[in-house]
Amino acid sequence: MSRSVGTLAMVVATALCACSQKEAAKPDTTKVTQAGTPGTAPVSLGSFDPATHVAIVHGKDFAFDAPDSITAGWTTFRFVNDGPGLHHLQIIRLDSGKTVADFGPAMEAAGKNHPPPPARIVLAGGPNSPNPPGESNATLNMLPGNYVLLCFVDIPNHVPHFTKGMVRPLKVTAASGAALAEPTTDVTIELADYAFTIKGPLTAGKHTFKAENKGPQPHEAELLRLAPGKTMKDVSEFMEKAYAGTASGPPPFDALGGIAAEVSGTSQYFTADLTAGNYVLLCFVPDGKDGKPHLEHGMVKEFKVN
Ligand SMILES: [Cu+2]
Repeated sequence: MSRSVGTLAMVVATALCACSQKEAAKPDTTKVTQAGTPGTAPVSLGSFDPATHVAIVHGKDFAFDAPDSITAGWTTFRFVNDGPGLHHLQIIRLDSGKTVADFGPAMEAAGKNHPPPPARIVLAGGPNSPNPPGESNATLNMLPGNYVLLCFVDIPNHVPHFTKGMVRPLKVTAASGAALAEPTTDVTIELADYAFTIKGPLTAGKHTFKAENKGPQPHEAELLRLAPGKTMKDVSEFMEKAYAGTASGPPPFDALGGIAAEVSGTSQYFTADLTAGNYVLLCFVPDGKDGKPHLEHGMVKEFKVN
């Protein structure tokens, strides 16, 4: 949810170095399995199916289990949070021709005042935070190149999880064969500085949402279903305690996911099953000018499903 890019450079550099060693070693990602929800088949950790273009990524305190490489095209990332904390999957594309040596100083500079990330990286999106243990998803068009998977969630104490190990390289190689079609959607969420505009019927049931950033800044959409009788005020109070490490009892919401930050001019998709209740969309991306999370600039949208 919340964001800081301060020490990203060093962590990413380390992760990328680890990548080249790992590729040489060819780790067996098929043997790591874990029981899914009762009554379902076991879920493989960190897999990619080239036929369906579904990539499964697991997150926990504080690591990702993900495929090392996937092929280009529209790809659905299923993010399974094994907990116990809140996590998400932010996907970042590194510009072609840029090396880690170029990348590091740019991120160091960017970390000083929370300005938008440097042009050498692109916030590409990804599934936002589901309640642990739980799952969220996002479908985005992956271009060939080098990517980094990160968790920017900084609960507790505003220490982003990528500094604790939630950072991992991902390679996207050119696809062969027919490309998958862009998803179809029935509800569009426009993200702008600083508002969410929802277009389409917010009825009970499963929806495919298109999240379209009309910018200019990067934005995300975290979708929460409020617990009965709870309001945005309860969410804010809970978050404050969570940051301080003093939260107790269940959160006043169910986190359903949504989309991690994407740059202006991009779109991605996510699915969510809406049941009757009150919902809120939030953007925690730090502002390019004052560093405050966008929700403090009004990027909060409440809605009701009957
Ligand atoms: Cu995390």
